[in-house]
Amino acid sequence: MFLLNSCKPAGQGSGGGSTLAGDAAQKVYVAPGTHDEFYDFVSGGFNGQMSVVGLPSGRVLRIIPVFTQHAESGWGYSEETKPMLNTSHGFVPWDDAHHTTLSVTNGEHDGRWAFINGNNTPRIARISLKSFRTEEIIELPNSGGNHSSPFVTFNSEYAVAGTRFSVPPDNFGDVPINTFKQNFKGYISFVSIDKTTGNLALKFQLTTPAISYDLARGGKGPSKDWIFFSSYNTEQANTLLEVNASQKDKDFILAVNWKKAEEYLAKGKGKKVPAKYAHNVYSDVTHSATSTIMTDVMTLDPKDCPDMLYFIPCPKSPHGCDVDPTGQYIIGSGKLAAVIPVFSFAKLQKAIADKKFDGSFEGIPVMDYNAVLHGEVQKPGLGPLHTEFDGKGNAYTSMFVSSEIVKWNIEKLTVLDRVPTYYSVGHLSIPGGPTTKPWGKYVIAYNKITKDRYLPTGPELTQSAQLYDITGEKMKLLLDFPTIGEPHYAEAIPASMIKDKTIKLYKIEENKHPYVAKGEKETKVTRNGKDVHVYMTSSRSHFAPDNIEGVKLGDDVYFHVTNLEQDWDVPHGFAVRGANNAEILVMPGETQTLKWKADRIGITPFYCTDFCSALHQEMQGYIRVSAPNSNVPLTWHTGKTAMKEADDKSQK
Ligand code: RUQ
Ligand code: CUA
Repeated sequence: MFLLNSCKPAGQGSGGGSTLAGDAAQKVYVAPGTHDEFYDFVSGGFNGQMSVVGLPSGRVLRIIPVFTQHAESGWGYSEETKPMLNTSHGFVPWDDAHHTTLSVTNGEHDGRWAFINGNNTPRIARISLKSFRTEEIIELPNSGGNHSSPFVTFNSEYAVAGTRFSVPPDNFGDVPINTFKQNFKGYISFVSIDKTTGNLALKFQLTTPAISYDLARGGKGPSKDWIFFSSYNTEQANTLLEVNASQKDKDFILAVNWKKAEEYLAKGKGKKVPAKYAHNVYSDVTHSATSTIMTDVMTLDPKDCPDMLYFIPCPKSPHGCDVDPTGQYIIGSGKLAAVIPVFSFAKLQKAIADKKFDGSFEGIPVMDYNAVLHGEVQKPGLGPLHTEFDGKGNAYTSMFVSSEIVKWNIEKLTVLDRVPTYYSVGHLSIPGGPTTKPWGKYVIAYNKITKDRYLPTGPELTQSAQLYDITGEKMKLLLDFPTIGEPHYAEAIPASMIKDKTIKLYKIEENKHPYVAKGEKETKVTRNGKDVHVYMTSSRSHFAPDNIEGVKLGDDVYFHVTNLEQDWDVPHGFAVRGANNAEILVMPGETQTLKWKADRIGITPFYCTDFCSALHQEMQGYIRVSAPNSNVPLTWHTGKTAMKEADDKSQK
């Protein structure tokens, strides 16, 4: 077995890769004031977020917080967004997010939503491509390591989620780890996506054998009713997997006929079982999230559902499992394999009809390898991981160990070109690469290691991406750019499909937040026991109210800040000294809440944190905290007109 650590491509020393195309700079130069051609939605890996990068420039445009609290916007800190990070385990403020998936209609990008998986505490998130915000997160029970996720089916009917770590069902109770084979299961979740709203629902789970489901891809065209999952640890080891899960020559690709699964469900073959998981939804109207704990899930046992699942043998510990744009070919990238196998969907159908099986695995038929094989790419390189497509009959596979991208012809299985990556490429992405209609033009390598490529920054170095031109026969390196977090999968889409639909502000008259103040006249301060609610507004350049008195030591003060601006790109921030809840950043027309504990007697300032106008530095105020037994009345004002709770007509 070869070394699993990466090695530099031959001839590549420090500073290697300066073999740039002569016109490289011109090809990636986006002149000041002009826009990039593509949006690239890049997973942040262990930072739990998604970043938006412009291509070809590589400029970072935005970080979209998903599974991790984000100090820049107050995501997961404000009272409104905290429920988005709720799970059956309670509040989980950080996760690991791997695979961006864009919604498709007829297998083509439709520019509506992005999805991404929470790997550690299994979840799927939906992000609106209008607001560039996370709108929904659904947790997945009976799972561990939600890795083969959230890949979508042909019309985004489902986003799937196969468990990477098989576990006993959630309600199984206490069992020894070494009863893996008897008691563990590999659940595969089908999360439905509402065609109009995008809303997610956990429709059903397949209780499949306990192996590790690694990655997945939906079928297309002829294979559109199917979805394919790579797997490893078909040895079913539960310790020292490094060795014990690499014993067999071939693992499996699991082919799932999800239309059949729907038929079985309709026939009543499903079984509802208790399960606890959170379903969190953010509303642009109330500017608030709700979290609901669900209590059961529908399951389908393959034993009751013949002709729904088939295993395709695949050498060796496959990682990526990718379907070409025609939907005819399924490519398994075996991390430890010396070849890249290409399977034919037509052959799979025929072999199923002819019962060309090579035994079975826990009751699921295993196909005869040669009966479903279109062919193997010989000597592609070392450590194939992921494959993308240009729509011209070519595939591009990342080689982690030999640090290169290899271009090959799908029909002929011939290697056409190879270029080094710097270094240890994981994912690849071609704009539209996983769809029926790749946009082509570039392949982007997302690398794990960047030693010597950038200025050193202590023990932790940036991860990075590299942009290659694929318009010609040979791939040409154009640009290196650092990424935010660890880039796993990314998808790029033409900017023209999204940019004119972007939300510029929230209409103040549509704001249904329970603590909104739609104008300065509606601002007030109310007390309910120890809770003080401040209905506050912000506009250039003052808060209303900006003086508050009558708060007492030990009170919980909720600053509900409504940004009254109705102008694009004019957020106001809000920070109050000692808030152990960070700050908030409020978009035009939106209301967000910062909770603050009055923990000492005295005067505390608050201010706007976003430089919003020439008088931004004047955008400030004070809150006075008195002793618990003081009789300072609750009052508030901006300028001269002071208000008292007793005068406030809006209170009963
Ligand atoms: S997977 S490096 Cu990144 Cu989640 Cu293949
Ligand atoms: Cu508002 Cu600065």
